[in-house]
Amino acid sequence: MDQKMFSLEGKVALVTGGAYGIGFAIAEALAGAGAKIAFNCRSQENLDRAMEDYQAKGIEAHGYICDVTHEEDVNALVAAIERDLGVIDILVNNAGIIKRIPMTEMSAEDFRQVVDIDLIGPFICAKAVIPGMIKKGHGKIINICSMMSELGRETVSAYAAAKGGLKMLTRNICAEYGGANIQCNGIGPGYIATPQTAPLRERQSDGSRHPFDQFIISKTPAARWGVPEDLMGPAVFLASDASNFVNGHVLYVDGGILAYIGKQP
Ligand code: NAP
Ligand code: GCO
Repeated sequence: MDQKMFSLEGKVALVTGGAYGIGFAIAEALAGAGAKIAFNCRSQENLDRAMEDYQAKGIEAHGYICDVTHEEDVNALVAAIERDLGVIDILVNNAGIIKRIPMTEMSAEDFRQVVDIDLIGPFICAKAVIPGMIKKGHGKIINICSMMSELGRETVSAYAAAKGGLKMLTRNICAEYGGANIQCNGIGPGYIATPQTAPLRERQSDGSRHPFDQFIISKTPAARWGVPEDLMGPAVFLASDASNFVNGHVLYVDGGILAYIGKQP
């Protein structure tokens, strides 16, 4: 088997929300496989810190301020990346937020904001890069889905609705553009230790683990939280020629949670 199928040499990758967390780890992995990296976030402070972090890893990343929900800004972002690095070969729709509010207490505005960023944003970004991919004759789109693309839980109605929709958007991009040699797949991380899940892992006042932390440990066969590094290999696989016949699939990287009923209390 030719190992070059996992190479991303000469490819241009955009990782949305790549300033830290899962996006940063995925960008690091794609860079390690040879890709040129572009990322965006919403604040100059986070961008500046991220540029230092990428430099510390020896990665020449190109950072841009852009909110994925603003279509004109996303189109300008794609044009800037094409000018600076070349036509985008790989899009990782990673940028996302969560609001943990009981549904009956959640405002429609809060619900809309989560769906706007977690579902409409990936639509806007995919719509912006697909024409260039069609011209090039190939493309890879990786949507960062979630356990909540499959399961619900209390307080995350907007997030689950958005991530469930993102799973179906992934399948629809496959259906609509697979004929243009564009592969659109999802990665469904389990519970990953990042700033987004920090509230679920906070130590209690008596020093004990957060109840949710203990719950996830009991629900995960691997008996641990994931770390962003656990997503690096799956991302390189789905961004590379090694996955050219994989399309419309969501690859769950969850330590086995989805396969496990959970440990008897
Ligand atoms: P995170 O630590 O909160 O990072 C989110 C990133 O998205 C940040 O870089 C943030 O940067 C950026 N972002 C947020 N809204 C944006 C917008 N409107 N436009 C552009 N950038 C935006 O989250 P994470 O844990 O790394 O999660 C990354 C992705 O994985 C999300 O889609 C999340 O839903 C998904 N996920 C996470 C887990 C987990 O357990 N952590 C599991 C499954 C799926 P700025 O705030 O500076 O813009
Ligand atoms: C939550 C968590 C999850 C994770 C992830 C699981 O509050 O349940 O934040 O939603 O972020 O999406 O795959």
